[in-house]
Amino acid sequence: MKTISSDIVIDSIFKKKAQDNLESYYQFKELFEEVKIDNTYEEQVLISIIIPVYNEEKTIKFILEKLPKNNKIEVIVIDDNSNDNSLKEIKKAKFKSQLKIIKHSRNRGYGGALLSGIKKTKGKIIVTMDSDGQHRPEDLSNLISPILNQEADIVIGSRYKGSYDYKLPISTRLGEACLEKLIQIFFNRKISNNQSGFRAFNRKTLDLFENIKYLGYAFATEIILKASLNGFRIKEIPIKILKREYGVSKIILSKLFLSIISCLFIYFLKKIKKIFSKTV
Ligand SMILES: Nc1nc2c(ncn2[C@@H]2O[C@H](COP(=O)(O)OP(=O)(O)OP(=O)(O)O)[C@@H](O)[C@H]2O)c(=O)[nH]1
Ligand SMILES: [Mg+2]
Repeated sequence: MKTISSDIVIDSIFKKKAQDNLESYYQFKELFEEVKIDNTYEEQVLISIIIPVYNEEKTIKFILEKLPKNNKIEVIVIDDNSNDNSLKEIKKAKFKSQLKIIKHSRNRGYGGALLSGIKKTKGKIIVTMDSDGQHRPEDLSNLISPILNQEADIVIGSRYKGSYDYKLPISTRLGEACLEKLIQIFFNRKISNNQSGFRAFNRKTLDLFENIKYLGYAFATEIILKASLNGFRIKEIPIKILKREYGVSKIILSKLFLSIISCLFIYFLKKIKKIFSKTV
């Protein structure tokens, strides 16, 4: 089987979108034909994009319509029992060919929604992306390329390596900076935007999503710690995060802080247990 460079795969995926819209043609890289060298890429879903939604009626339809359309991509949207018109807006989106919709009958939280989506994925690469309009589909190709190039198993889009065009609350910046230090000291990984929801996973990491303990936002921390313990390679790449134009952030900082601290504690104990079991 011929090896296909990540550029060819990425370009092949994003060109169809490019044909739809001249402006996006220059946002995504070019080319398509070369991917036909390998028939397996023709048949398989390469990227599964999971989008958790909780009361995002103003943005979700727009995001879905902006995503690249291609038979290599499937999009899985999880409406986590929104009490606004999010579900109606999802159904209105002109995107149906590759769209799977999951509706929860009760709110299961950010991580709980992602887990429901992950179970339905077929792709070799799984991407998670927010539905509040802060993540740009244009960053998708850069996000998946370290996985295609086999430089990383997990890629995290970072606003600190890239940019953000809004005023970041000092509590958020401080919280993430502290967590960065703690993860560095106790788990030997340096991840600045550790709460970023724009990430990509190689399918081989999916066992990480078994027996997840934190179904809220601390899910982001748990995945990083679990991946570190299991020796997966994590890479941060620059992305641009946009200002939230509609709706409100659902994060309750005090609750998140407690969950993250307990998560760190539990995984540090697991690490010690692992080291100990190896040495005895
Ligand atoms: N499925 C599901 N999604 C959620 C829930 N809470 C938030 N989300 C989604 O998770 C994404 C991120 O939520 P935000 O509240 O914007 O959090 P954030 O972007 O990490 O933080 P901010 O920078 O404060 O906006 C959005 O797409 C939300 O719709 C939930 O309970 N269930
Ligand atoms: Mg947000």
